[in-house]
Amino acid sequence: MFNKILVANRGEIAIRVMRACREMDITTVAVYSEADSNALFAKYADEAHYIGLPPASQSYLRIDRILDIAEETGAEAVHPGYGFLAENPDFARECERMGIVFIGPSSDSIESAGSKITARKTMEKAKVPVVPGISAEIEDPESAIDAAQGLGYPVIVKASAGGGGIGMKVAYNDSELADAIHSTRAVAKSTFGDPTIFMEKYLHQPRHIEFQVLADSHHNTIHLNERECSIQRRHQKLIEESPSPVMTGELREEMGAAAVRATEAIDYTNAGTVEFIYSDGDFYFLEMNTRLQVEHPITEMVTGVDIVRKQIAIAAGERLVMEQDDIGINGWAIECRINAEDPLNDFAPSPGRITRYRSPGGPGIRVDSGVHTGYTISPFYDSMVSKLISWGEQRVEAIERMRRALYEYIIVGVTTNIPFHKAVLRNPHFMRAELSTHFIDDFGISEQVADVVEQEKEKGATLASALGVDDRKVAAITAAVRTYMDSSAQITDD
Ligand code: MV4
Repeated sequence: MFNKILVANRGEIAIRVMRACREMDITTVAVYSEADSNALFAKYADEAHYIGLPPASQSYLRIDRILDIAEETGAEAVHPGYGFLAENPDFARECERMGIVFIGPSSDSIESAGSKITARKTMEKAKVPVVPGISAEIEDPESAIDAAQGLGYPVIVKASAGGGGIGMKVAYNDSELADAIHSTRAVAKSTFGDPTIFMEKYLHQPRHIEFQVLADSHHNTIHLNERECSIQRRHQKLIEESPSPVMTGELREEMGAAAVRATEAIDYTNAGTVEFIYSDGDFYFLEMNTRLQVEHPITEMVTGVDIVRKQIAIAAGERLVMEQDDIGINGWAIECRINAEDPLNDFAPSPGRITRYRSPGGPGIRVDSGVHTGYTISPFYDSMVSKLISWGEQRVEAIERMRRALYEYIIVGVTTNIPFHKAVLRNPHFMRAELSTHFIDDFGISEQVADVVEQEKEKGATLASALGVDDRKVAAITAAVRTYMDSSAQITDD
C-alpha cells in the first residue's frame, strides 16, 4: 500500500479523498492555489504546497508543477478527484512516465473513452446497445442527410471529443441538419480542438441512468448498481438517487452486465461510470466517465462500499475482494448538490463570504463539504458548497429525511439553491418519481421555488416584527429559529 498520496484537487472532493487516506494511514499532500490558501482541504492534509494563482489554468491544471511537487514530497500516487485533470490522458500518461501511480484508469483507457466515436464502435463490438446512429465521422452534409432519412428525424449531431452535453445539436429536418453539422463542427473545433462529429437518432425526454463500476488490475470487474440523475439543468446534475425508481431486478441484471462488458471492452481499471439513456423500456450506452463522480456517495450509502478506498486499493494493485453476488442494495439514497447560486435568477453564481453556517445531521444524513463559517466562496471555481446525502429504508424515508435536513441547513451570507431543493422534494411529480432530463423545464419548478422563498421571508418577517428587530436581520433570525436546538446559536449582525 502507498505511504503518501498527493491529492490534485480542491474543496469537498479533496477532503473526501484525504478522509479515505487518513483511515488507511496514508499521508496526504495537498496542492492549493492562492485563492485556497485558507481552505479547509489544505489544512486537512498532512502537508500543503502552493501551486499558483487562480484561474485553474495557472494552478490546478498545471501538470508540471503538480508532478514536481509529487516528486519532491515523495508521493507515490496522485488522486485527481473529479474535474480539472481527472480525465486528462496527458496527465495520466505523464504520471505513468514518471513512475507515479495515477489513481484511475490507464491513459489509453481515458483516451478511448474520450473519443465518442471510438467508444461507440467498441461498444457495438462488445454487444453493448448504442443509440441507433452512425459510428463514423460525418464527412459531407449530403451523405449525413441520406443517413438521417434512414434513421428518421429527429437526429442529434454530437462532437466526438465532447461529452457532458457540450457540443451537441438536435435537428428535425434536412435543413436543420445541415445547420447542425456546421455549428457543431465549429463548436467542436473551438472547444476541443477536434472538429470530428457524428450523429445519432435523438431520443425524446430520456431518463439518465448510470452504473458505477469497479475493475481491478487482475481482470475482476463488478458493478455497484445504478444511479438515476434525471434532475439536471443545462447538463449540471442537481439531484441524484440510487437505486433508480424505474429499475427492476431483471433490467438491473441486463444493464449491469452491459456496464461490465463496456468496462472490460476498454481494458478499464479502477472506478468508473457507464452512462446510459433509458427510454420506453430500452437502454443505450452514451459515454463512459473515467473518474470518481460527484454523486458517488449515494452508491456508497446503498452498497456500503467505500469507493475511494477501493480506488486506492485497486491502484496499489490489490484484488477486489468482493464479487458481484456480494453487492446488494440496502435502502435508498438521494443527493442534493448545494450550490451558491440563485435559483430565482437563472441560477446565477453567488460567490461571497459565508457568515453563518450550520450543516444538518441526525439519522441517515451525510454532508460532504469543504466550507465553514467565515469561508469565502471564490468566483474562480464552481459554486458547489456541499453535497447533502440522505439515506432511508425506502425512497419516501430518504425524501422525508432530505426535507428535514434541508430545513436544518443554515447558510447565511451567500444565496444558495436550497429553496430549489425544497421545492423539488415536495413536487408531486418528483414524489411519484416521474423523472426525465427535462424535469426542470416541464414542471414549473421556478414558481414553486419562488413560493418557498416567499414563505420563508414571511415567516422571517413575522418573527422579526414580533421580536422588534429590523428587517435586515430577518435572514439571521430565520436561521436562528432553525437552530433553536443549538444552544450555542447566536444572532450576529452579519
Ligand atoms: C442524447 C440525448 C438524446 N438522444 N443522445 C447529454 C449529455 C451527453 N452525455 C449526451 N446527452 C444526451 N444525448 C441521443 N441520441 C439526450 C441527451 C441529453 C441528456 C442526457 C443525459 C442527461 C441529461 C441530458 C439532458 C439533455 C440531453
